[in-house]
Amino acid sequence: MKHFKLALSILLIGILSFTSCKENAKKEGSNTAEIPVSREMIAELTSPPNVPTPVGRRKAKKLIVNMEILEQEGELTGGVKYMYWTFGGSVPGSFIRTRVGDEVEFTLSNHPDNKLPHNIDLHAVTGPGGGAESSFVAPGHEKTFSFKTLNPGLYVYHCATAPVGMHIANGMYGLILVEPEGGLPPVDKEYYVMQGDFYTKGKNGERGLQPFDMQKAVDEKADYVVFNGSVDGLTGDNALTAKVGETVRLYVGNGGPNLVSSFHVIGEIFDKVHVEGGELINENIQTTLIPAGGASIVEFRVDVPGSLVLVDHSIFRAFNKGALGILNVEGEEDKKIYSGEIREGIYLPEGPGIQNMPTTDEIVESEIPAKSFDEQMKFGKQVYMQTCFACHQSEGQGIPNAFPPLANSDYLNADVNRAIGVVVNGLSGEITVNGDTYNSVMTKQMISSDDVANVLTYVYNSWGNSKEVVTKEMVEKVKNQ
Ligand code: HEC
Ligand SMILES: [Cu+2]
Repeated sequence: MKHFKLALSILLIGILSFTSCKENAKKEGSNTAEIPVSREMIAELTSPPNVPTPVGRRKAKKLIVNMEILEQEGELTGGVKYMYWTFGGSVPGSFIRTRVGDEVEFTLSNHPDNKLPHNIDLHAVTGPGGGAESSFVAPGHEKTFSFKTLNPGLYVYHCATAPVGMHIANGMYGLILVEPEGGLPPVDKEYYVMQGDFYTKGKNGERGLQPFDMQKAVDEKADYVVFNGSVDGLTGDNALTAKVGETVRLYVGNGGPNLVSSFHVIGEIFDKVHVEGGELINENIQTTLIPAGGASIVEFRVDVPGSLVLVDHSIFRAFNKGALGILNVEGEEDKKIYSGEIREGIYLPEGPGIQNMPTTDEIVESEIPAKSFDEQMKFGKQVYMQTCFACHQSEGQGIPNAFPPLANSDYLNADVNRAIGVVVNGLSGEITVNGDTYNSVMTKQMISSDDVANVLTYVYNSWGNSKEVVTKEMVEKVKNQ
């Protein structure tokens, strides 16, 4: 009897809370359409990684958004050009920040120099095609339509002109944020990051203007997977920054067209994730899934200095196709949270006779040796793109605090035999390159003497290095020392 009563009361509480939840949701849903708008305001639009000013406590307004479509050439990675189609001149397109109840008057203009008609489908719109039908616009024309933001959340927008996949693959996507009444809680830093996959006629790293490859796109065989439109979209000068102790909020979208992102930040745990960009908040998350055409808001406090690495944890995309970004955190160390390396020892399970870096099978000598300097450069570049690129990056720029630069490297240029030794024997321990210290491990590279000669010749004759020519004989000499 006692048990029965208990069960009954639990059931009752359950029913009560369920109905009240439902009521709330309904109230909100119908109410947002009724929120009155006061006055007009021109929307601030920003290009990535920046976001416009938070809405804070402002009242709902008639918000004027003027978006211009530009078809323009840009760089996917060093020397690889691509004709991007953009909303507002950037990939992803301009960030739009609204609040629930805003009446957005959206004008889409298609620049007269453009070649194609376009339109926009905003996932924040309740209405046919998310605005696509009303916004279809030819070059040299503009279209205006308006919609009310009914549901708070982070939404993707994209072009929906046929062939839709091609317009998205060329960079036509971005994010629109609808903040709840009273705005999102304030944080110290906010950034805009969006993943996209690219399909080029040439393979990854092949230079020149690369046309879009429809067949690869259909087969979902991406040559590049990147954040913010290019391999360097979030590294080097484009890296994000924060100070120890700050709270960071990332608005992360995935334009696709094809691939789902396993979004992860190496060296952080998301304190909060607004799952799929909606109202549900999950806590203490390592990796969050962001579907193509979806978004997520992640928040974390940065506690220790260093470089956090944003990746798609489908990890070959990060290290081989470009889906890698950096958030540089400056400030004081906190040894309680992270000690750094405490000690390093040599681990020799099979006795002190084995002191080399791990090796795999024997090295296969290449069949056709290079016959000229130009051939050395050509073969060397191929080796570079296959073996060195993942760590030292496309332009030899390296990754701060992780992989030293080969571009303009004083370490490299000081001693050619030492550089040959690095490639054939590997390298570990502290080194200084261009004033920065690195203390990491590069394993012995399993490539033939010809390939070592070619790749180093390529490196020495690129990116401002000393133009040394390395021969097979020089490599053999170092090997036999
Ligand atoms: C898996 C990552 C990785 C790969 C692949 C790799 N390196 Fe390195 N490389 C490193 C790291 C890490 C260091 C620094 C090692 C240290 O701190 O002692 C380094 C150092 C070097 C240096 C000396 C420092 C400098 O910047 O001048 C040279 C030269 C170099 N690498 C060349 C190459 C070449 C050429 C290839 C391709 C054949 C290659 N590396 C492939 C990770 C890599
Ligand atoms: Cu388009």
